[in-house]
Formats: sequence, structure tokens, C-alpha cells
Amino acid sequence: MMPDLFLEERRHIILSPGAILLGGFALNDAEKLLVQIDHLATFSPFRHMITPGGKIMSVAMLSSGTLGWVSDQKGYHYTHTDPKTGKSWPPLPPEFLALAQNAARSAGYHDFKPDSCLVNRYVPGARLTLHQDKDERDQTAPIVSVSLGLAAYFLWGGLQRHEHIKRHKLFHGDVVVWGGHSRLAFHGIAPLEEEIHPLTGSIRYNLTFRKSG
Ligand SMILES: O=C(O)CCC(=O)C(=O)O
Ligand SMILES: [Mn+2]
Repeated sequence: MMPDLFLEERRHIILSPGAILLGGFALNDAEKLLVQIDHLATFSPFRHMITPGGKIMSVAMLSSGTLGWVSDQKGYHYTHTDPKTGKSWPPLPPEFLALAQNAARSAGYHDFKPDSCLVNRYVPGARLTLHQDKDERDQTAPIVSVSLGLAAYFLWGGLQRHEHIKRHKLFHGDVVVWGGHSRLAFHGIAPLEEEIHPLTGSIRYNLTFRKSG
């Protein structure tokens, strides 16, 4: 059994000014969120996008909201329609929006109005290399990032690529919010380890909420 003291300590961890890990914040909503992910995937299927450099991403993605993040050989950008289906991205489920806004508020960001949720799907070995979220026109709004399923190491750096990187293990139900001074901090996900989660098997999902337009 994990001692309560440890749980208490995990609850809120400041990663850097304006960036906070809300341990277990989404735990009570997790099963509802997983059902919604499956539902979204029936409208916009998960796909492995191509980086501008021509590599296939190891993480599979889909988007929801009025704008969706896309990577292709032209670069990283937001689109109103899913290039795979030619249709609008599926709307943000109300459960997603409520959770993102509550998490932002708990982190001190009171007026978060995300218009986009990128859903990332990782299997063991998949990773996201160090990057900044900087394709959004509005960079005053924070990022809200929800972890579900398998745990993963979150790499958290500074505003410059060469700054020291810390590793924070993100568990099912954890939420990270970053904005303000840390809005353009470098971050990434280390290659997932081979494990099994009781709800998702060998999969980690991440929901990244952004105000992009
Ligand atoms: O999977 C994660 O926790 C991070 C995802 C991320 O940084 C992104 O989608 O830009
Ligand atoms: Mn990111």
C-alpha cells in the first residue's frame, strides 16, 4: 500500500513557474474519458503522422475540437478539417472540456477556453521527442495535458533546448498544466516501457488541450 503521505505529496508538484503536475486530478473521470476516446476514433481514426523531415511518428494521433493539430511534410499546423476524412474534426466532448477547464482553474488559469484536443496514443517503445508547443496563435492560454493508462516519463526542460531536463513519472489520471512563464518550455515523453494497465492494456493515452486559434 502506498502511504497516504506519499499520495498527499504527489497531489501538487510545481515543475517550474506556471507549470504544475496535479497528481490524480482526472482519476474519477478516467473511465468516461476512455469511452469518449473510443467514440472519437470512430469519427477521426488514429493515424501516424509524418514529420516535416519525412519520419513516421511513433505516437498515433487524432484531434477533436474546432481545430486539429496536424504534422505533414509541409510542417506543423492546425486545420479545421481532418485530412484523413475530409470532414470537420469531431467536437470536444463536454466531459473533456469540463475536466480541462477545472484543471486549468486548479492551476490558477481561470479563463481557459480550449478549441482543440489532441489525443495521443502510445504503445511500448513510442516516444515524443523534446519540443515546444508553439504552433498556437494564442500563446497566452495554458496547455492542459491528461495522462491515461500506462505510465510514462515526462521530460521537462526549460525555455532553451539545452537546459537541464527533469523526468517526472506520469500515472493514469495525472494532469499537467503549464502556462505563463513556462508556456514555451521544452518537454517530451521518454520511450514507453513494456507494461500492462488494467484499463488500457499496453496503451497510454494523452489528451492535450490547447487554445490554438
Ligand atoms: O503525451 C504527453 O504527455 C505529452 C504530449 C505532448 O507534449 C504533445 O502532444 O504536444
Ligand atoms: Mn507538447
